[in-house]
Amino acid sequence: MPDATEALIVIDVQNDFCPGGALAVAGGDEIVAPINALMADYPLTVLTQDWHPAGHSSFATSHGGKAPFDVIDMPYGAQVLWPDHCVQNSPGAEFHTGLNTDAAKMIIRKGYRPEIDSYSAFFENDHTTPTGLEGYLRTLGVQRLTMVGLATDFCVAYSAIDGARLGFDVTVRQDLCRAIDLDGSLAAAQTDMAAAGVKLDG
Ligand code: VGL
Ligand code: ZN
Repeated sequence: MPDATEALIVIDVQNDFCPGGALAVAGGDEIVAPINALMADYPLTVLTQDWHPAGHSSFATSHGGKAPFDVIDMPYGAQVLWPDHCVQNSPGAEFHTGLNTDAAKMIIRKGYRPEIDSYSAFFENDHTTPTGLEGYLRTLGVQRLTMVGLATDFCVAYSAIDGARLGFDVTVRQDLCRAIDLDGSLAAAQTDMAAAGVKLDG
């Protein structure tokens, strides 16, 4: 059983990433019940919530002539353009109704700065601007992280790699994640996670 040095990090289990949502991930809703069950084993659960202002720079609609899934250069590097999703206070930004949000002690919102995307629970996509999650976990003595949620190849992978680079012992439960899988992005994310020392489980 996990002890006080372990935390469960549940990434972006929100309506827009579930079937029927604006950026639906196939099978995204299948992981809700088993994630709830897993929360019961952990003394600490953290949720992340993708939380974009309308007109966010990661939306294709914010760039004339661009379509969803086009890639553009931003000052901080390459950026995939997405359909409008997880707009602050919209139904799509809400957690899946089946998710046990009561179990969470901390909810990290990310992607709220108009000019920069934020896949990772730890840093925005410039890899430098922190969300504060590292300090929260360290002050509580957490050393080991289990990550689950959506999407495996974007927000879960970025969070897991950053966590490992920060020195946390990170395991991704792939059976409790689902992927977007854009042009081989799932295989690339698995390679990158393994190279960063992330344990891939499930
Ligand atoms: C995500 C694309 C855009 C994710 C968030 O949660 O993986 N992907 N915003
Ligand atoms: Zn997003």
